[in-house]
Amino acid sequence: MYINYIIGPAGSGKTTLTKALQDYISTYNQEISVITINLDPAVQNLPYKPDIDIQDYITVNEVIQETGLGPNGAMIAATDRMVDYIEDLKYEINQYNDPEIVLIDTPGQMELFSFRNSGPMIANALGFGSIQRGIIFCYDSLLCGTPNGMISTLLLAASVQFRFANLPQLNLLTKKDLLSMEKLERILSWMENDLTLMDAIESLEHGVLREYTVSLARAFIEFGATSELLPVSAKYNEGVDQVYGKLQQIMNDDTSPYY
Ligand SMILES: Nc1nc2c(ncn2[C@@H]2O[C@H](COP(=O)(O)OP(=O)(O)OP(=O)(O)O)[C@@H](O)[C@H]2O)c(=O)[nH]1
Ligand SMILES: [Mg+2]
Repeated sequence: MYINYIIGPAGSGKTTLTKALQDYISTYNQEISVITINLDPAVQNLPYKPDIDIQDYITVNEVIQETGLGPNGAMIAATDRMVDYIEDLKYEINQYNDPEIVLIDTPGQMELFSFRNSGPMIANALGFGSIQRGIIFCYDSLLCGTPNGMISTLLLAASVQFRFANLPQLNLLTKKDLLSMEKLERILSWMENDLTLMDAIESLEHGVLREYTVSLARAFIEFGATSELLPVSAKYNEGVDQVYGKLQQIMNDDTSPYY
């Protein structure tokens, strides 16, 4: 079993990707069993029907009604309380007779899921025995068009990697259909070639921000965090096959933290 946590900034395309991947795998690889889990206690409408849904146990609206908290406080409380249902989630996963791939759609407020204790606790508790775990991190095309936006997203991705104790992390550039070919190639080149990223920072950023961005970029390059980005459009099913190919590669060899 390979459990994938799909994580990324709000609106980066996690839910759409969860649906596209499930559709792709179940259509073209029928010998592989795949299930989806929704771990977002606040989502109202999902484009897919999750096989397992945290909202069967807890929703933000219930927490608001029970506690009188506002939406933000209730989201924090609901995310923290998800750990109370770990045994139920495990039990439900077991009902699916050892699925090969489990896709977990995580909440938009990634700082709650990733930076509080609940996300890493759930990831540890669900990954026992020979179960493999990994992260699919969504870099939103709309946020990565400038070197500064790219470095900001890299900071988030690196924090997630740090919090989830170096699980293998597959980095995707989502919503590629929103970029011109020229812009797409430019963004990909920043991650493939350190000098290109540095050149872009030098020419596109200014003043203190430029100095700051250069320092951060250097740290990422040294750390090896500027790994390949796989472009995908979940909306138009472009590149989803390659994402699946990478998942298979990780399943067969999960010794490297970068893909
Ligand atoms: N053009 C385009 N739009 C996309 C793509 N993927 C997602 N979107 C749109 O981006 C918006 C957010 O998509 P979601 O899949 O809900 O993103 P999310 O990361 O799950 O959002 P939260 O859970 O709220 O953080 C929706 O309007 C989607 O239709 C894509 O590949 N291309
Ligand atoms: Mg979502």
